[in-house]
Amino acid sequence: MTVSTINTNSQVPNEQNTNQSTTHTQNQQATPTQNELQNNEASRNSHHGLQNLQNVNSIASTQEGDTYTLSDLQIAEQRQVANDNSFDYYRGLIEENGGTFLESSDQRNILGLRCETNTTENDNQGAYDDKMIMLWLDEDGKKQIRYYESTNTEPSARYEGKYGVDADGDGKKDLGRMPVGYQEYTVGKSAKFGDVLRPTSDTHAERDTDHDGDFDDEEFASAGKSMIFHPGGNNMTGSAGCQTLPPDEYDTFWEDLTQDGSPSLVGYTLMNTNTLDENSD
Ligand SMILES: [Ca+2]
Ligand SMILES: [Ca+2]
Ligand SMILES: [Ca+2]
Repeated sequence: MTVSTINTNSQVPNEQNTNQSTTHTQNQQATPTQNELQNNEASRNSHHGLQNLQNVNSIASTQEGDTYTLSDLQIAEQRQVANDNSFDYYRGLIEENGGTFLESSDQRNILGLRCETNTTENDNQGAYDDKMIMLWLDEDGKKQIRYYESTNTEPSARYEGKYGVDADGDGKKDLGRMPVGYQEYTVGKSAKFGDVLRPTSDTHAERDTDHDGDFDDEEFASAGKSMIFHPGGNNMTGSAGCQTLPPDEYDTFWEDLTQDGSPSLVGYTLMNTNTLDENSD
């Protein structure tokens, strides 16, 4: 395993500079420009059903399809029990996967369920095939949970050679992705993307040094604080390593995140839900 120490100052996205046409020698950004996102957008056939999440969730759900006639109160109580069971289940996943569950009502917890995806998926445009779940305890101590069906946690080959760092010293930039585990974020603003979440510490990113699109190279290099959460495109994930959601989904995500005011801290725990072997045909 090669661990490269990079000057982190050069990793921070140069978001104020929208004319990045000349000096790319140290361009390690994980944040493509808004124009890049818009270039490939067309009308979107999207349905953010939660079926997959509900499948994942079934272990924590109460039985449905009962033929009994329930009062509204009973239904509400059942939903609350299901909600709380789901909350406890996902909190358990956070804590079992290296995460810290933040309990204050002004903090949020995000669990990322990554389906490992080759960077060349969807003609190099990436795929929103990962899931996220947001958990928090509100001011009354009530368990709150929200689901996001279409999210992305990996870079796409669209940015191959343009973004990343040269982790193995062969002269070619290597795309990076967030490793599984835990990282904390705070709310920020981006000139390119608007509302974003920024990591509070450097990301020790996995690197695709053999450029086959898979992150099984056992190579790492810092991405500094460049791997943020930001909106992607509709038909492209728009990620060179950032966590992205389609614009509409991102709006919902942000509304949920800030519905009680801007959170003081956001914990993000990422886990893989498949292996590369399972992912290949
Ligand atoms: Ca994926
Ligand atoms: Ca390289
Ligand atoms: Ca690789």
